[in-house]
Amino acid sequence: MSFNEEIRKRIFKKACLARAFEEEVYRRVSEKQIKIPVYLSAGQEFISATIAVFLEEFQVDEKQIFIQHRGHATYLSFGGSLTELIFELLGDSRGCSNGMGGSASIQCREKNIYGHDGLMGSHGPISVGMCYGNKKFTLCFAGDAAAEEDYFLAAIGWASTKKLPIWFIIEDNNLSILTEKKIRRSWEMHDIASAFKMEAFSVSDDPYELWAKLLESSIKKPLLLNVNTNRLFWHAGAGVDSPDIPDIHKNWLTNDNRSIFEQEKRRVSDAWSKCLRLLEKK
Ligand SMILES: Cc1ncc(C[n+]2csc(CCOP(=O)(O)OP(=O)(O)O)c2C)c(N)n1
Ligand SMILES: [Mg+2]
Repeated sequence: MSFNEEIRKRIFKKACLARAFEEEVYRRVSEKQIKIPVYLSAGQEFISATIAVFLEEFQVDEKQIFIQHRGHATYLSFGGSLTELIFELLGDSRGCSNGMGGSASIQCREKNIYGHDGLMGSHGPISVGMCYGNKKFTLCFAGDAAAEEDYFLAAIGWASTKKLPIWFIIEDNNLSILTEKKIRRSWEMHDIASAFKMEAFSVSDDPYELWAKLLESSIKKPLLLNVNTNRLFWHAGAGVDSPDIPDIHKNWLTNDNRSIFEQEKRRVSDAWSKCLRLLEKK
């Protein structure tokens, strides 16, 4: 299936929802309405939006998804409930992790989205173990720092040896909190995965480029995609590390898809108001 207008719109709608959500959370953190640490995925939203639409398009309905701490966009793109995510950030028991997981440990049982436990990269071996056990198609999203943990690398090796149907999606924003990749290591994840003899690519988070690489891949085989992306906000909380980090997706928000973005912003804002009204009634 080539990248047509209908697919483009669906990807952009998911990305707009995620961006609208993060902007709303940013505002509410700044106003101290949200008091827990939040990990915002603004700037990185096209990765999960594109992969989610790709798998919908090819009707890969049965899948298990392991997400990392910066997972709002992934959770929303794969169909996690917006209302339950809001309740979670407000610490309410109606939240997707009963209000006890916070931003970093969000989950959705109905969609097989498994939340993160906080130990960077721990979901690497867990996802591989689950895939090894049930042989179901598995997605494991991880940051560039989480993926370099020793146990994560060993898990990739096992997935390759056993030819498991698992895709590792590395959201490479070049940062571990504030430490750049070049200070931490002299190698790249896709080279390591290739050395493990599995399919591996380095790719930008441009949906067109990403889609083309996905078309070259098979859901029956292990794959590692190192996706180069930008984290627009602080590691945790609401703020900007550096004005030099570009928002390369800004044009589609302000020009082409403005009406979709405005619509998703209204949807997010209405959902927050509804959740707050329900909280008041409690
Ligand atoms: C094993 C372990 N070491 C250190 C930490 C502290 N820590 C939390 S997030 C983080 C950086 C994560 O970077 P990355 O995986 O690239 O994800 P990003 O935040 O960039 O999305 C660190 C060092 C931790 N949670 N677990
Ligand atoms: Mg990172």
